Amino acid sequence: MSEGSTTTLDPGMVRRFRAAVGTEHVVVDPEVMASYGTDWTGRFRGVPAAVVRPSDSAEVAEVMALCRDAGVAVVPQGGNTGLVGGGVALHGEVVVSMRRLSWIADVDEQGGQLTSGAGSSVASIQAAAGAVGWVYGVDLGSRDSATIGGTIATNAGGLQVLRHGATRAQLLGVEAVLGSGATVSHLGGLIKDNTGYDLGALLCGSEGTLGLITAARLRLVPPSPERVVTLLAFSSVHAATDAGFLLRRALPDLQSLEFFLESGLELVCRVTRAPRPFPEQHAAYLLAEVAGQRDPLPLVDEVLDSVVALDDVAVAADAPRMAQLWRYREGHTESINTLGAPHKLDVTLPSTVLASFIDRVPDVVRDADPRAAAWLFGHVADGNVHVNITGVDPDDETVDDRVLVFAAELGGSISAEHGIGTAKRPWLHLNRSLAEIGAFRSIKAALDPAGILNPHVLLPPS
Ligand code: FAD
Ligand code: 2HG
Ligand code: ZN
Repeated sequence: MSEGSTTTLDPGMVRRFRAAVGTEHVVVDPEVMASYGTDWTGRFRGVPAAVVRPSDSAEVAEVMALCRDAGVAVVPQGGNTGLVGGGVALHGEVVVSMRRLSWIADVDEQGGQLTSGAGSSVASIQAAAGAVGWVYGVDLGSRDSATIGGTIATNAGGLQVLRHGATRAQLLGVEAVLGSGATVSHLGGLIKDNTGYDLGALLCGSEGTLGLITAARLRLVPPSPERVVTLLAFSSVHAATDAGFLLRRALPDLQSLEFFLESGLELVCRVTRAPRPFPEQHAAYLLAEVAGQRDPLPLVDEVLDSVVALDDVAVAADAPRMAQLWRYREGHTESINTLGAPHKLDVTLPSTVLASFIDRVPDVVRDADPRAAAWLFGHVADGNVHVNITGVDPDDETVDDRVLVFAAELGGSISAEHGIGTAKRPWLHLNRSLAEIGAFRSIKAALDPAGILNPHVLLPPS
């Protein structure tokens, strides 16, 4: 989906940006801006009016004040790994890249907390937590590029939501420059703090529409050093999801429970040249990671004995083999991208209809467009299915409509963890009432009165 509109910034504005952040951190060269104008999938492309790269929250506030006074629209950008077209300038906006705010400070080794600038990568926070004997509870395939600010803005989920919750559950406080230009900062890290509205929780999941997040106080969790990863094969989706429900109840130390199908496995093996995990083909696969203080293997073995419908199993207890099993699941996103820019429809379903949704969605897709192929995988413990569609034009939303309506009819959400972005805002009404959308608009008007922060994201046009 590319938008033709480009905006030429008033030279005075470029001068003021340069005075605020330094000449070399205001980019107007189209070639250099290209990577800031295209999303990770290649489906969403635009040309920013400029890319501005502040280094700290004072510079962010200065840039925001300039944009507010001039009525210039802003797209905040972190690692640009978002999958719903929310972080690229599709309408000639100014991209404010937050990547230079990549500091880590005030590490509380005793209490298990740290403060991070918005631009730190998730991997760098994981490493900083590990260095003092703690763990950051969010992990996702884009860990090396996705930023703390971007993961807060999208309330990113990932591979351990089952154990630690999504990003919002890790937040003890946030600092942000609101659309109004005001800076709000609440980084004290108190575990209990009922002193009014939780602005951090509100900014989390706001997708850059209310404020530019500049820093966050994050809670850390204790490590679970003893790990086992298993890949389980089933002859049907129902058998796999039933086994998943059993594993959740029987394994208190389960920290990831993921699924994929034979077609996805075959693609990943072809693209990544990984050997097939089992001699036979199977309809559905579960990948389970169990981690605790003691070796989980005896309990895992015992529980797997009670999974009657299990067709085959691979168990890994050493790091290289665990990484190999994870690759079958994590390799999906990049492998699907080799087929052309996919439409990504990240939905959640109630547990009661999860298996039938997965079984029926390929027909829904084919009925909508016979050229389309559906690739299904995701975080089964969260009811989260990543429906990826290939073979359709970037702008053709027929399949998107059918799948999102189908998910909503079954009581599901049209966005589990990636957000609404620009990709799904026509369908927000499927999950949110007019009254809720009205409340969203009031909040937006209060925090971003000029309406300049990500004006084409999340909220449908009024
Ligand atoms: P960007 O893509 O730069 O921006 C995302 C949104 O946040 C945009 O709307 C942008 O305007 C806004 N934003 C960014 N920074 C700020 C800021 N500082 N202040 C205010 N607004 C801001 N997502 C999951 O939830 N779970 C997964 O398991 C997962 N796995 C992934 C695997 C791969 C291989 C890839 C490519 C993506 C994956 N994602 C996943 C999606 C993506 O990584 C997340 O949405 C992530 O949170 C985006 O972070 P980012 O820094 O790249 O943000
Ligand atoms: C994952 O779980 C990510 O791997 C990406 O959320 C999902 O590529 C996708 O659709
Ligand atoms: Zn995911």
